[in-house]
Amino acid sequence: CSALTTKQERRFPDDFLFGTATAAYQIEGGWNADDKGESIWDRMTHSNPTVIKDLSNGDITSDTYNNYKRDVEMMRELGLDAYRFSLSWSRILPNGLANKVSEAGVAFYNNYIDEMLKYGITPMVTLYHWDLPQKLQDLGGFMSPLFPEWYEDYARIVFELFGDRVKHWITFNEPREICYEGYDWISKAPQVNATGIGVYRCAKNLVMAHARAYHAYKNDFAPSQGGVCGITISVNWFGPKTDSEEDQFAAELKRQGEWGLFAEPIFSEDGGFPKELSEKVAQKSIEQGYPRSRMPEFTDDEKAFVKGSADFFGVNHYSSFLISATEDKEEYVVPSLYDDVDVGSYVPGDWPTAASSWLNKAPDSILNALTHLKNKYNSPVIYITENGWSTSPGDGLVDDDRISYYRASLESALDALDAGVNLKGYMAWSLMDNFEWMEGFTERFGLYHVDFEDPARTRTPRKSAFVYKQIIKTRVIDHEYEPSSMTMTID
Ligand code: PNW
Repeated sequence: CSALTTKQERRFPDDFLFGTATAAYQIEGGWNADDKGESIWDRMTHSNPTVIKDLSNGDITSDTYNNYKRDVEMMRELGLDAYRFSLSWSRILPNGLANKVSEAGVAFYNNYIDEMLKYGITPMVTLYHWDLPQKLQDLGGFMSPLFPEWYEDYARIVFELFGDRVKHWITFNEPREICYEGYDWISKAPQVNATGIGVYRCAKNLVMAHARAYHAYKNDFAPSQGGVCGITISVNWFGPKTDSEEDQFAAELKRQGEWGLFAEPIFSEDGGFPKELSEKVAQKSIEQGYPRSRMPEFTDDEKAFVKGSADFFGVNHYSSFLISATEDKEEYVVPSLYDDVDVGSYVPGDWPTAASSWLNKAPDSILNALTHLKNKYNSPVIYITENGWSTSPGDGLVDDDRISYYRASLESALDALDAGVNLKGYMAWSLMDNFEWMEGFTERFGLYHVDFEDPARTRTPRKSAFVYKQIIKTRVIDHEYEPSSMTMTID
């Protein structure tokens, strides 16, 4: 009898949310449409264009501001359950502060959301995906002790405006990229370069701002609107290079520095910053001659306020790295997060690499990351809010490497479901090609190709779009599936 039974097909649950993700500055364009205010990305790319690899910017990019109906048509072609996108703060509040709301900005998002809802697509909205109003940066941005207040004001306006229709809220996208890359270093706007200081100051203000928005939502909006509010953190997998105790501890320190800084205050039992890393930073700070730790602390009241302030854990997952206490290390000359963590990072040569240097295809990548979160943080509800693969601009529409990455990721997500992870959805990055930050248009993540030479910004499905569509429709990963043509329809 067993010879006759085929291996049971593993299915995604019917209520599992399949979607794609994008971000405002990367797709919208319309950088100064109507009364939109300037953001830190507008300022940086205009005043210092050479920081972007191909000297480009997001002024027009995929021009979703004028193409949103086509975007929703693509969502329907793919058969998406959900769509994750972000709001541009300075499109809604041109000054950043809550004294003036832009009617045109609000109308744009109302149209976009209503168009999705018309076709049964669930909007999942990120309040902040890196495009801070420049006026707030002029006042210190995430370094200012006033930041949590500005952010709560903005969040309340957004919940009030869109919360009747939006039931999935994400406060911040990727605190590490905001705080480390933008404030400690120069690899994202606003390039503050306050190395060894900026990341920790920003982390505390960001986490406090998140908690204020969460409590505002739970107290004053959720009772009538009935939605959920979480945060998205980039959780790549960092495992030990060997089984040695030293490497295991090194991997733990690395996880604390990469995402524990932001996850621990919100999701852990104890609250506050991760213990081993805080101790290390405190000790190093004194050795370096600082009068106190470069990492601030949370008071007991602050800890209690932040702890548990998320209905779900949004995970952006792309890659894995093997961490060593002694090998593969770099020299650091100034205090920095990397110097504080002080471990080596290694990627085996047989893990395929994408067009982005940091993006690799590793075995069990999602399974490892999600089971770790499950065990560490008492089985939170998890959404994978980004996962995807980059190719080069000339690579065309047949993207077999991307397909192989998506299939492997989704197999790993099924393994995580089998392991009891409370995983509720998966958003592919990205619906379409877009402005890839410092890399400009030199790296492409889209299921749809966008022609950036064409004023109409024509979108064309890649082969991966057909494969993803088939997975969403059947809830099964068929590794043999080949699209019969490259003509897309709405089913
Ligand atoms: C994400 N890493 O950033 C962002 O949320 C997107 O806006 C971006 O376009 C996308 O990934 C692709 O880059 C990441 O080092 C930046 O693993 C760095 C990493 C992961 C995600």
